[in-house]
Amino acid sequence: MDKQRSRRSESVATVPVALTVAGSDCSAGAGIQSDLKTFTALGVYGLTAVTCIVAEVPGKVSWIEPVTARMVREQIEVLLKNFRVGAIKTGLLCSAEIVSAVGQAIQDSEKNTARPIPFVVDPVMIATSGDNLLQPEAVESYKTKLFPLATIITPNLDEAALLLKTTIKDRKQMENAAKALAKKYGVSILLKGGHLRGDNATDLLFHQGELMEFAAPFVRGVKTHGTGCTYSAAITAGLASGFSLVQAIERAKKFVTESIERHFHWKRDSIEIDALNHSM
Ligand code: PXL
Repeated sequence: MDKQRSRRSESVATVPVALTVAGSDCSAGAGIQSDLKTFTALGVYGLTAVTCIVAEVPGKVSWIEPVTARMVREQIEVLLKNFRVGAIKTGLLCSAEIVSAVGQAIQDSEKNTARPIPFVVDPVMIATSGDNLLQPEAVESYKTKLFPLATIITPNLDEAALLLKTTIKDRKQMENAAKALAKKYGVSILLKGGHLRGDNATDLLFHQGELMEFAAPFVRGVKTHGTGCTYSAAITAGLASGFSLVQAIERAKKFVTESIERHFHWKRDSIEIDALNHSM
């Protein structure tokens, strides 16, 4: 084999692989579409297990249809059997049945691997538009079937408030919520504070008994559909690439902030649409 070909096959063989288990957003700003764009931008080969199909545009969900739980499990199993997956994330899982199927597939895969695969759970429940994305009875399944398997859970303020049945309105309540969730589920928690609307978008990580802060200037005037998906996908890409959790979050925070700053914008008659720009 000549030198160039052998170098090429080497780089192909060693590219890190990450899997997203998530819904399809036909407008491509969130869900598996945002995850794949993020993986690609960060040099990771992305795999997908589709959980549901969402007909929507930013700000308006019009229809959601789940894939069968059996089909979700089959996609995950066939991928984990054949690829060396460096990290997994979940996005919208739609129903209690799918949450359980994902938990079962991850648990089964752990029987065949020396160490658990880093597992990022983004507990997607409500869209920024306020539309319910997750069936309410699925919240309990998350708590019992998925959170115990996670490396890190990345709720926003609304999701954390729902999980703890409380309200989170300031920095002190954020700290308490991050600690309470970490203690309750025995995992690291990244609580995303973007919705507090200060000058900075500040997130709190509670990890191995310590609290850390990740802040970036709040980018105003951009409708940020898909920010949460992009952030958790970027963390997953980092873990798949061998970064520590803290390094992966630092890089992901920078990536998501820059994707918002360089956003796309379209205007047609009275319809204006923004989209994150994932290209570096
Ligand atoms: O941003 C949350 C989200 C996640 N996944 C899918 C979505 C949405 C928001 O609408 O459609 C598939």
